[in-house]
Amino acid sequence: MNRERLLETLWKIEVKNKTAVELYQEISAACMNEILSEKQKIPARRAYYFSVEYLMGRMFFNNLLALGILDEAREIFARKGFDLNTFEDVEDAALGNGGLGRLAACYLDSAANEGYPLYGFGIRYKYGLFRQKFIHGEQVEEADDWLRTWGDPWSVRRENEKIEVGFSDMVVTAVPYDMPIYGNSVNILRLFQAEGSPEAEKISEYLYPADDTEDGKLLRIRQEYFFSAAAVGQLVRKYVKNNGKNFGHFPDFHVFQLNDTHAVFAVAEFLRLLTKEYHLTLPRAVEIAKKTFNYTNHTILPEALECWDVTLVEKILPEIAHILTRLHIFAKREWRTCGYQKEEIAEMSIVCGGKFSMANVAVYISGHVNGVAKIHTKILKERLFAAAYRHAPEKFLNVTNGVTQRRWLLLCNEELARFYDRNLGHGWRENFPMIEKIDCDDPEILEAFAKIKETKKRQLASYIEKREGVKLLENAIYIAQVKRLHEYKRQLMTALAILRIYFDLKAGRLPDFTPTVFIFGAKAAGSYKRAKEIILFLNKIAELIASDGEVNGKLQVVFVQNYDVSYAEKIVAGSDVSLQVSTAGFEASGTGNMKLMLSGAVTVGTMDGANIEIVEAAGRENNYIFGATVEEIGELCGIYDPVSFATRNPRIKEVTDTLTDGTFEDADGKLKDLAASLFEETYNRADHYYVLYDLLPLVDALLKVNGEYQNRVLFTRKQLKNATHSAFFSSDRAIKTYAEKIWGI
Ligand code: 26Q
Repeated sequence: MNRERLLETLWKIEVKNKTAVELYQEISAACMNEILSEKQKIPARRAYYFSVEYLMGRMFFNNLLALGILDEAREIFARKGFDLNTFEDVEDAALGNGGLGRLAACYLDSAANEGYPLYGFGIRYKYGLFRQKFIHGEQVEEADDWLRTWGDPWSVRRENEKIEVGFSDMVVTAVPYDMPIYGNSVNILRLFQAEGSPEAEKISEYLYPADDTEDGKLLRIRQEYFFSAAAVGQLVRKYVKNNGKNFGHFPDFHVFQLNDTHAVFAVAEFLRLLTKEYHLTLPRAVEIAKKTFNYTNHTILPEALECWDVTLVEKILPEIAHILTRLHIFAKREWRTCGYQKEEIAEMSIVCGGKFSMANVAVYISGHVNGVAKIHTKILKERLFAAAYRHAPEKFLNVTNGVTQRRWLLLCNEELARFYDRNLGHGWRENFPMIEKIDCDDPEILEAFAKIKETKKRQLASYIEKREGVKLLENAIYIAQVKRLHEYKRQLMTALAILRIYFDLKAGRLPDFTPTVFIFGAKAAGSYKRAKEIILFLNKIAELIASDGEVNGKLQVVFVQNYDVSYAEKIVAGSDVSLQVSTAGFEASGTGNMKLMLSGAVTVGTMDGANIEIVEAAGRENNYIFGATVEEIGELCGIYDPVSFATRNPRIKEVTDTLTDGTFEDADGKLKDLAASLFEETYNRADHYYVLYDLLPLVDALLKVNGEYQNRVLFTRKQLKNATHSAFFSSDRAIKTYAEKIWGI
């Protein structure tokens, strides 16, 4: 990359009479020119990441940072009278819905930065994750037409690298769009767009189309097969062109990482190609696949473990159904020969109850299977994949997630980055663990850090005021719970805890209460009714408190609309406290917890996912751990009765009563349904996620924070301890682990 030449090009860009969109296109194009002119090193072996989601967020600032020209570019255009921050209006590339998609984006960033050849494959959805608005407190979804206004100057359409993907009823053209990922190596995220007919185009129209109907399920299967087959097809073809049909060396050049089960059809397509088109035997093809594929599991929720009806797959992909059925028989024979028990074979079976278990395909074929935090990997070994683990323990490993400090510190908290520069020099930027050298007991350092937090909080407050029209309380504690809306993440528990504090404040039981703002951000999946009810409940609580003159100077709730990567960048930098309160055993890892930690938020959390490792790194005494552990939850199973539990605890009953006693208007019974989820058996047992069980311990933890916050030195020290002990949670560390332990690149 020729930096001088690029800066010169930027200097020459005329600003006058141009719209922001034109300038955005022009500046981006100039950078892309430089990026694409970079000579590609041709590595012997590459890793390929298969993911149905990539939550890239805004590319502009990130790419300029990676090119090392962000500050100069700001300066150049400022002199020309144009503020680059105008591009904060550019839509996020939101081709994902949560942790798994953002993790993929962080890993691409880190791999490029560390110089690892990691290439991503996915789908170029026409519409990203919906835009969220609240109307009368309820979530309303709007299509995210992300390409409409600003276009996509960071991708290149590769017309001559199209590939056809065949279904029994249609042939679809997969057109690659390549997004270069710039760093010490220039890697590529290749997203396929489906073309050829209106029916074909539907395949890459929406992310996670509703799959509650047969047509919906078929569309999901088509999506998964579409991008998996396009990717595998291209790689296999290219291999044959360069190396001939001796597939024995395929794994020398390729290693595949399946980001959860959404691309497991890649396994079937690989076996189909090798056996049908290149006439290898199935055993030989399986042998090669076993050296090529790896699988990361991201969730143990039964409803999220993909199983597809054999008949549905047969309908549109008969050869794929056939090969998976053959694989099922083949694997079973192998297990029997090796002396597996009958029950074990049933547990690991590829076909079960007329469905293909995509996770079982992945575990069988993968050389490595990993979980995303220590406790999660333990659960995979002991519960989800116990039989497979017993027979092949060497296959399983943990790679605790990480986040890129370039976006989640350098970009979103420049002030903190400069603070590290001042105290450590610039070395930490290349050697992140150096930040641990900061002296957390030095009063001047503490003071400087506290000032930065204040600045970031003010910036956050003014951003929220602009976006939501809500003025945040000043001199308050900012507590953030930002993540997908899900029952296991227990936003409902936080809602009830806030009501508890509200009642206690009103009753004068909390005389020394420090003003507190609860900031929520979350989207509920379109078809997830109960999640939407929780959003409504929180918005009603926000309204109740805001209109109550007795408490509205002390307590505030704001649920921001359309929480996305760019919103997250503001919230993680400007929060004091990170709420991570999932039911122990359910949150595989969490990565928002890490982002908030990087900016020095203390965690109020359960011993779940990566929270455990966070407090291990930053000190339990510097965080606020509460609630039932995995073991305790296990012991409660079958004994816990939320009805009698609440009856015995008036402090619980008083707040759950608000769901049904008319405190809030509820003509359509939405809040009543939330009460039902706690006290009655619905699609889960009553209070399946132990919301009431952990409620009062959460309130206690929040009140402990509230008290300790007043000791500014003590609390700031806790925050700084968290910030400076966050380096382990860098995705640079995580990607190195993948590269060394799994990929061998
Ligand atoms: C499965 C079947 C049918 C329909 C949808 C799905 C489905 C879709 C998306 C299942 C799972 C997902 C996404 C999961 C996800 O984002 N998991 C999160 O991954 C993060 C990165 O590892 C972890 O930090 C989070 O703990 C985990 O929840």
